[in-house]
Amino acid sequence: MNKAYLGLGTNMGDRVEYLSAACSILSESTDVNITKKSKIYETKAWGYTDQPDFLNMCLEVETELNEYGLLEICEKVEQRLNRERIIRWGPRTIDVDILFFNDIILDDEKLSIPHPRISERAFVLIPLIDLNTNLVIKGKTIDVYLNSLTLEERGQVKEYIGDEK
Ligand code: X6L
Ligand code: MG
Ligand code: MG
Repeated sequence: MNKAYLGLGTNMGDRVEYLSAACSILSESTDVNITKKSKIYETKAWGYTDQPDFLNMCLEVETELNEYGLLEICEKVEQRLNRERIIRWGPRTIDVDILFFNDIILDDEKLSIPHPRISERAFVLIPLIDLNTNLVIKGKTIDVYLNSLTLEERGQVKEYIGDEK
């Protein structure tokens, strides 16, 4: 059994519904079991900043698939939820990224694991720490990376209290 961590992000339409639909589609997939869900956070857009705020969360999953098989499932979720790629780093209904897969380190055309930009992004680090503070990138645990971000960067990630999940 493999253990992986996924990052979910959305900033279009009914964002809570997109997160919830993504979790349902993943759970319906017989090959993937969600074992933990982080809290949901509302986060300022990074990269291309002139776009609506995101909701971000992370999941811990168990799977018998290898990393490429899990990537196909993540892409299927994005397709089912009508993700369109119009602007690079632009608004999306749902983004599903593989952050960690066991303790593998991999960098090829399809997949980079651990996800290359986790260590600078509060919108990934904060929900990941809900799930497991012991995850390691380049010999340092993720809480070390989080502590090296500025207060301003961390302040752009706020727990999201909606009416329901
Ligand atoms: C310079 C150039 C500095 C590019 C940063 C940062 C690019 C992040 C892309 C960057 C740069 C990204 C999310 C997001 C995106 C998300 C929030 C990306 C890909 N995805 N902002 N921006 N949440 N809050 O899931 O991460 S686009
Ligand atoms: Mg992403
Ligand atoms: Mg992505």
